[in-house]
Amino acid sequence: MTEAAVGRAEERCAVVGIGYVGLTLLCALGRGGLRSVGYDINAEKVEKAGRGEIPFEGADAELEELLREVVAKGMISTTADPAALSEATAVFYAVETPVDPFDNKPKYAALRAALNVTAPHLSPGVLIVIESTIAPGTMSKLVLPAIEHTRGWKVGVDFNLVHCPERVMPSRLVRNISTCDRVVGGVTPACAERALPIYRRITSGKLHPTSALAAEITKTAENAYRDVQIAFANELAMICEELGADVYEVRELVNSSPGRDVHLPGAGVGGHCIPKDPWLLCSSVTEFRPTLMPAARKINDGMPVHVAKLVAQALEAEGRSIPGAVVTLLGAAYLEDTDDVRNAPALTLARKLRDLGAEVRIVDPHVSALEEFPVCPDLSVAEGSDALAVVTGHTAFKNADLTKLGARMRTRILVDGRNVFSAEAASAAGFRFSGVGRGS
Ligand code: SAJ
Repeated sequence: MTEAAVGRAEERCAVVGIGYVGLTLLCALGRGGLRSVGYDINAEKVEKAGRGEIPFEGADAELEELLREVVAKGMISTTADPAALSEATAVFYAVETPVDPFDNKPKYAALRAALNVTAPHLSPGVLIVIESTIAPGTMSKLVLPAIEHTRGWKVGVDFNLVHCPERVMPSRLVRNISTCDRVVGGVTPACAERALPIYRRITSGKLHPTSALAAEITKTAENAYRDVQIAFANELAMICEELGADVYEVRELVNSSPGRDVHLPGAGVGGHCIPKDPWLLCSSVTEFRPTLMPAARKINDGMPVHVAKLVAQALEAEGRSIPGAVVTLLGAAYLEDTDDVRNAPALTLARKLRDLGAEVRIVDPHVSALEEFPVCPDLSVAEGSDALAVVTGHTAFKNADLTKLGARMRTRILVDGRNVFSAEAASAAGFRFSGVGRGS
């Protein structure tokens, strides 16, 4: 096999950006026997990670253990000095690529800065891999020219360039990077070939060499697809509410038909990927105007507001209005059993209820604050509440004693945004019960 295919015996890697994607990748490279350095502009992150400590929220125990292991073995180090990248034969970029909340267009300030600061230090022959999720066309329009113009290099001759989009997930960081298939998109076929031996060292999943453009479309499409699937479930939930059916029962019945996979309706769609990636995909076309993906975004972004409406309707039925009511949200995190609050639906709901005049309290055993809202670790804060609204399906909530909880409330209203409680159990505990997709 050519050197490109077998990889270099003396491969030395570098990761630019040691957030949860970059640090997970750095540790996986170290565990794969590839001596690697993590570079970041944040000196505190560099210092903490270099000591074997996770420098951010949202990691899992597996990553904590793996980081300590690869640091102790001297397989990885960290630095805030970009000059250290000159030693690397392969450099991976894992910096944030958010979208502007106002126009949903990609914001590449971090990616441009990372390329501008590091490109002058890269050595000829280096393999450059962009792991950040980017809009289709970004490799050809932004990344390639940034490298070629800065260094006067030619891709495929002086350096190799690949887009291998990350597929990690908070609470499953190490598991995903170790087992997920990877799409290895080369600006040229030889570029993709050059990257395969490295990825073979970090995942047992299949490697799919392709073009950089196909890789950009694949990653944004896989999340846009999930967003549309969730939006379908949410729209079905609204229909079931009006018709008086239980969407979770209907979902199971639909999914008994071969090839169906109705997802879970709920209080909204948060996280760092799903709300953003459909916009990255849609922003890449200017002639064709996508309609389905923006519509799905609108449906999913509307779910926290729908939960607020369910709360208002329940309060009214109990003779209370929202102004002056005390509403306790169960859950701040965007995803069950995690402490991750990025784009959390709970924040949208809390602000909506507050703007309607309610006093909002939030309970979450995994989260200590949600922007301007304090978060309490246990359900005692529900004392004196008029309504409980389930926003996150934490396991801890599933075991709550509704009778005890209800006894301490001023009004017993339960609005379930995550199918955590049964209508029967809630009614037996004296609650007025409603929920997303839970037709009365
Ligand atoms: N959600 C629903 N209904 C569903 C599934 C999710 O309402 O049926 C909500 C969740 O409550 C959450 C949001 O959507 O608020 C996102 O949930 P998620 O399970 O998609 O988790 P994420 O955001 O961490 O998604 C990531 C993505 N991974 C990457 O982008 C690399 C996604 O592609 C994966 O499918 C997902 O992890 C996963 O489940 O692995």
